[in-house]
Amino acid sequence: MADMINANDIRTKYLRDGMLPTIFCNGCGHGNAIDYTFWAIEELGIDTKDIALASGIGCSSRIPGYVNADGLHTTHGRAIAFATGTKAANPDLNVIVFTGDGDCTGIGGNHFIHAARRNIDMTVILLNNFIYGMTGGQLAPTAPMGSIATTAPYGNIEQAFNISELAAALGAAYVARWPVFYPYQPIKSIKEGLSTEGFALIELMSPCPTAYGRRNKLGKIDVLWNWYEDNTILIEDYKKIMTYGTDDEKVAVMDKLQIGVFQQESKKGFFEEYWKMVEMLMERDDAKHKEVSK
Ligand SMILES: Cc1ncc(C[n+]2csc(CCOP(=O)(O)OP(=O)(O)O)c2C)c(N)n1
Ligand code: SF4
Repeated sequence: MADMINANDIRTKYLRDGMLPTIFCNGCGHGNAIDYTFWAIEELGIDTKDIALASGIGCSSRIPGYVNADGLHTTHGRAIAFATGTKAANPDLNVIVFTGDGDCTGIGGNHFIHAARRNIDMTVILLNNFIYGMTGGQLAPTAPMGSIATTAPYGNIEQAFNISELAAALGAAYVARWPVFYPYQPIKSIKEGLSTEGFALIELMSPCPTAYGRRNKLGKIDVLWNWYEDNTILIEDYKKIMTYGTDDEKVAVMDKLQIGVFQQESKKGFFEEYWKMVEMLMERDDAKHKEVSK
């Protein structure tokens, strides 16, 4: 029987030793996301030489530095742009973006929207903690209404950005959202994302006890995790209640964040069309060249 790989082997194989310890606070969910990605890569049998990582700026964007694979730690909000260039330069690479909700949907929102719309081939692992963690707790566009942040001391009065629903509406090939306290589903979704042609978004709800939790009476990790449990609902259960439930049941789930797989479509990624066009133009130029040199 082949040797079973365990959690320690996984960490030894994929973590970049010299970069440890990580900057993550106790109870931060970002470490779970690293672990899940390692398991997904291992279970798919992808060689790390065939992986390129990209990230912007933020606690979540530090992740590529901790991984034994080539990576780009770029400028705030621009990870997807760098990832697009990487994929264009080497179509054989599995391009993975690690980004935060601030990085990806605040400053980088337009890159995100258009990459999803164009179905650009990459897997985006977006760590949504409702806050700008690294810079001490400014309000992110994903913060639920009423959230307290340094820039919203009396409570957030804005509607939250629903990232997964937006990506699905834009036609991204694969979209899933899971809280990090479910270990199995995120691994499965990262595997599905990596196996999908086109744009894959895996939104992981990742607790930030330091910058979000403390201000919102969710500083204790068990309280924070219970909040996720109480405020999320599986997409299938939500649909069932909205179709067959009583009015009271509908009201009870209306504001919950749906979790699960929002979209899984088999469709051409941007670069398949792009390379087809490049080939067509090269053949045309070749034919023209032969014509001229006759
Ligand atoms: C152009 C620019 N604007 C602002 C900043 C400051 N900045 C650095 S990280 C960050 C927020 C990161 O938040 P998020 O992406 O949600 O990641 P988290 O730290 O929560 O994981 C900000 C505003 C910057 N580095 N560059
Ligand atoms: S500030 Fe928040 S996001 Fe940053 S490492 Fe600490 S817990 Fe994680």
